[in-house]
Amino acid sequence: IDDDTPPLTLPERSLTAVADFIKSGKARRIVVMTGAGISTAAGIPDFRSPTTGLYANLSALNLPEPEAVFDLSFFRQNPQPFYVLARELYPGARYRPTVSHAFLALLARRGLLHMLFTQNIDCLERAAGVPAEKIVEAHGSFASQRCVDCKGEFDGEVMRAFVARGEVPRCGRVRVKGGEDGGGREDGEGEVCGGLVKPDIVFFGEALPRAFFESSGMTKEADLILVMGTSLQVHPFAGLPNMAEEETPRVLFNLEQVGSFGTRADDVMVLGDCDAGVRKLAEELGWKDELEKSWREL
Ligand code: CNA
Repeated sequence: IDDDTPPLTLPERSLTAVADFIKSGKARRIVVMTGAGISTAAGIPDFRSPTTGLYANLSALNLPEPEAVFDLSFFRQNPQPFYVLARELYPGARYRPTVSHAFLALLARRGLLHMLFTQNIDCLERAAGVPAEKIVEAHGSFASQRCVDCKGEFDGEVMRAFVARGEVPRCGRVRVKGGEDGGGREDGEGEVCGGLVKPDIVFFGEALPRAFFESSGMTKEADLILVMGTSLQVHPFAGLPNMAEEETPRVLFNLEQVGSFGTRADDVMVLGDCDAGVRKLAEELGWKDELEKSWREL
């Protein structure tokens, strides 16, 4: 975009203008889209950062290509690499939410968060206190799991123990001989399913959860869009920021320019560490102390 083109909604393309827009009460419905970059400060590597990303470090697992770790047919042949990763990312006491997560919870507490679309599977948004009904986990989560063959659900505590031991869980359901019941029964005679168990996180080629498609229209209702820590390379998620109305300001907090950012009159790019960008915004909003306090207390 030509820098001389005036913005449609903001007086100028700056973080100060974004803060004033929020303070004026005009941004009552903020829609946020996040990715792995908001969790790197927590110690969870992202995928695509050149030297520190997971893909760069997966070579030890002997994968044909890094994406194979989230490929269903590869998983069926060799689930071990996925479980190495699962152990690393599994939600629990290991990782603490970042300042960016705390900021999202603050937006929710102030009644400004219309919806948070996250690609992350680390559940740190919930850990930070963002209410579950304000989160769309677009790529699923580790909250539930099922057998890839019979689709039977698998117990969460048993799953946690398997992941902690670095073992691959298998379905213990008993299929009734000759029965139609693919879901299996655990009381009758028959054979144990034995299928691989996989968390309900979205692998390549799998459909996104229904909630994603049911809620993606909320992007059009937004007064303000915040995109944080994502390379916007994975579709259909990557298309979300483009669904916003043309006059809706879009703010990018990311190390690098991504997607179509910079092509619209009201795009504001805050390039650099997203925690630093968010702290700056909080300062402009007069929320700095509340942000730091709520983050420290997490
Ligand atoms: P990605 O493709 O790895 O991109 C991350 C983006 O964040 C890149 O553009 C980085 O430049 C940027 N970035 C990294 N660190 C920071 C930082 N501190 N401040 C600002 N920007 C930063 O990750 P995406 O989320 O875009 O890719 C989608 C995949 C990654 C999803 O399917 C996720 O499930 C998956 N993933 C999730 C996690 C997690 O749950 N924490 C971790 C790794 C991968």
